[in-house]
Amino acid sequence: MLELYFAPGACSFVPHVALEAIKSATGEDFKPNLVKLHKGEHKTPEYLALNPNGQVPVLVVDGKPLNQIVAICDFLDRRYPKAGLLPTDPWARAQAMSQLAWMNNTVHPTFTRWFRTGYFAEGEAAQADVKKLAAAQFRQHLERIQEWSKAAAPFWFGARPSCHDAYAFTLLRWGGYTGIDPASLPAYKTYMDRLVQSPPVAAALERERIKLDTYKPG
Ligand SMILES: N[C@@H](CCC(=O)N[C@@H](CS)C(=O)NCC(=O)O)C(=O)O
Repeated sequence: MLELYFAPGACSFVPHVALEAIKSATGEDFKPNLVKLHKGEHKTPEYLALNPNGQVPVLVVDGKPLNQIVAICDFLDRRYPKAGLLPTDPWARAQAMSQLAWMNNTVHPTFTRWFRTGYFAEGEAAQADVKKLAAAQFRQHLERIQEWSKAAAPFWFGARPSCHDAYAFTLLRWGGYTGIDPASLPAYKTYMDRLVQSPPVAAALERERIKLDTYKPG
C-alpha cells in the first residue's frame, strides 16, 4: 500500500503526479494524506517521525516512510517500470536524474530563498537584497527549463507525464509569486498548457485545487 503526505501547491506535487501516472498505467492506487503546513502539521512529533526534516513530501510504502523527491521518483520508477517515469537506457536515465537533482537542489532552494527570506537574512534591507537576487536567479533557472522543454514531445519523456513535468509545472507556478509572467516564457507555457490536460496531471491538480494562476500583473 502506498500513501503520500502532500500539501497543495508544494513540491509534493511531483510524487503526486507520479502516483497518478502509476495509477493510470498499472491500476495501483495510493492514499493521499493532506498536510496543512499553515497549521504546522508537519512539525508535530508524529509527522517528524515520518520525516525528521519536517517537510512534505513523504511516501509511505507498506508502512515505511521514504523522504526526498529524487529518491521517491527513483523508487517509484524501479517499482512501477510500466509507468515509464524515467528512461531505461543507463546514460539517458543518469541524465534524467541529473536534471531532477538540479531542479531539487538548485532551482527549488532558489525559490525557498525568495519565499522564506527570513531563514537567510535579518533586517529589511538584507532581506530585500536576498529576495531580489533570488528572483533574478530563479528566472535564469526557468529559462534553462524552457530550453529543455522545447524537446518535450508532448512531455519530458514522451507520451506519459513524469516527475520532471510535474516539477516543471511547480516551478513555473512558483515563479508567478516572484513576478514571473508565464507568458514571458512562451515555449514553457505552451508545454504546460499541454501538460495540464493530461489525465494524471489533471487529477493531481484537482485534488490540490491549484492552477497556473499565481502571477498577478502590476
Ligand atoms: N529536498 C526536499 C525538499 C522538500 C521541501 O522543501 N518541502 C517544502 C515544501 S515545497 C516543505 O515541506 N516546507 C515546509 C517548511 O519549510 O516549513 C525533498 O526533495 O523532499
